[in-house]
Amino acid sequence: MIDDLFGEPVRRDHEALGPGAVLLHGFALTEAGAVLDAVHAVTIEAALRHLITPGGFRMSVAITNCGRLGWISDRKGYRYSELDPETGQPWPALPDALLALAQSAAAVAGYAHFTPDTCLINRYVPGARMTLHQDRNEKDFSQPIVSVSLGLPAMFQLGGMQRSDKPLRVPLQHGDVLVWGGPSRLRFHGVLPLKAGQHEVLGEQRINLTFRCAG
Ligand code: MD3
Ligand code: FE
Repeated sequence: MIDDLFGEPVRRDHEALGPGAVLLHGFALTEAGAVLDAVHAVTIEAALRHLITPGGFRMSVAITNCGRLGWISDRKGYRYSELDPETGQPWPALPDALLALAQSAAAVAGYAHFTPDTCLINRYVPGARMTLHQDRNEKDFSQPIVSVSLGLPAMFQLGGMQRSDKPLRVPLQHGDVLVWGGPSRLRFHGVLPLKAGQHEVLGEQRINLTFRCAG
């Protein structure tokens, strides 16, 4: 174990969070620079924006997408679209550095042929949160979801199959990668309001990448 500048031990172990769900501590750390460069390039073409939920609320998390499809929300509902509604253009292509990271994480977790067609980019600033929900806008629930955490730490909530199931709290650090497949694919989950802080690379924000087979 190597300690970082702040004396926190850097974990590189794999933690099972349930059937089909695994947390790969620090899995994205070595590639984090290239990954953040690719994310920055995507946000120049397709800006981060605050969407409106079907219920009429402005999401505290700012989002954009890359890949063939992109996740969007408005008064009409949550769905995937081939076009960015802001520009009317296709979403930027999924950068090689992002695809390679998602595929290698999926392979380590036992999913050998993961070919995501979308990457949702979520940006949290202090106070931003995501309430408990299920990811069910995708066509094929047999495919896993891979998620990458970068920047400020967050407290993730992992619930069960019922909204009322008491969620487990899982701290997520810069470089952590989660793979959700099998029976865990439809578990409720969320993110508690981001705490203020300064990350040595990303400053006052957290970026989460979510790779999915949507279409
Ligand atoms: C557990 N994003 O965009 S990623 C989302 O940190 C979303 O931004 C969170 O939930 C974030 O929909 C969490 C981790 C994650 C993603 C998908 C899951 C956890 C999951 C699907 C099933 C169970
Ligand atoms: Fe989700």
